Amino acid sequence: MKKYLIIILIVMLTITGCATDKPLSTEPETPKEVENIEEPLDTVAEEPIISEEPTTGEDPVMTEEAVGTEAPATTEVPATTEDPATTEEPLIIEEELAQEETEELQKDENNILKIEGLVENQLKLPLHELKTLNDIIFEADFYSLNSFGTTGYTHFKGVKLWDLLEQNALIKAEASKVSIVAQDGYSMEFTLDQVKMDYMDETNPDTKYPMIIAWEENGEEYSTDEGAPYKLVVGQKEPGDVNKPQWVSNIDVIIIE
Ligand SMILES: Nc1nc2c(c(=O)[nH]1)N[C@H]1C(S)=C(S)[C@@H](COP(=O)(O)O)O[C@H]1N2
Ligand SMILES: [Mo]
Repeated sequence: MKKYLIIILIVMLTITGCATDKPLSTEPETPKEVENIEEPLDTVAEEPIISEEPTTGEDPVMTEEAVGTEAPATTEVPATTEDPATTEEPLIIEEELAQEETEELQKDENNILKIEGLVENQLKLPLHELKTLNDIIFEADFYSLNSFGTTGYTHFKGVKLWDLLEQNALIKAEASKVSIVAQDGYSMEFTLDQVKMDYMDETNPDTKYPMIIAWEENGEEYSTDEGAPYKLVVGQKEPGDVNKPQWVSNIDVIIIE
């Protein structure tokens, strides 16, 4: 029995001895773990560098033909990784050129004031032609009152809308309303009487203002970069009339119905 007790004691001592060693062994273990973390980090960091070098290095050298011959020669995996990298750049340049062209076309298109619907002359007037209509050009400081009581004066230059419809578009007798539609979808609808009438300024009651299509605000022409360079400007019907929301920026088309 004593022998067994001694054996048990020895076994227990060696176990506890090992157990006390364990905390010691954890100290070197933690640095190992850190090393283990660093290793995959190193490989992760290296991989993109390796893959970037060949694609960026190849791009200027590679022609479209080279891509065509290389792609089938390599295995499927490099082919799929190389193809987008090498074919994308020429495509991007083409897309950018196409983008610039469409932007230029858009700017030219923006320049054209369109009048459609119940008129004898459907008009597509470029800005430079509109500017030649001296008889109907009007400019003044327009007073504005906004929904929250904000007021201000803005100098606008443009053409009188009613005169443009009557003299240039030759509005038809059966026409009854005019819609001013902006490129962002904002629109205002007026009866013919509302287009014809004179408006006022509550702070300057003696002056009369026609409804105008302006291309110039505070001495500066609108840029075609920011859309169609036309704004419908209208004064007040009576004192307190909230007129600013009726101003339609970036007019796309004027529709007569
Ligand atoms: N195309 C377009 N015109 C618009 C609007 C709009 O959202 N889109 N908002 C209107 C409103 S509610 C107001 S108050 C005035 C604001 O003019 P501002 O942008 O010159 O301040 O524009 C008006 N014209
Ligand atoms: Mo507004």
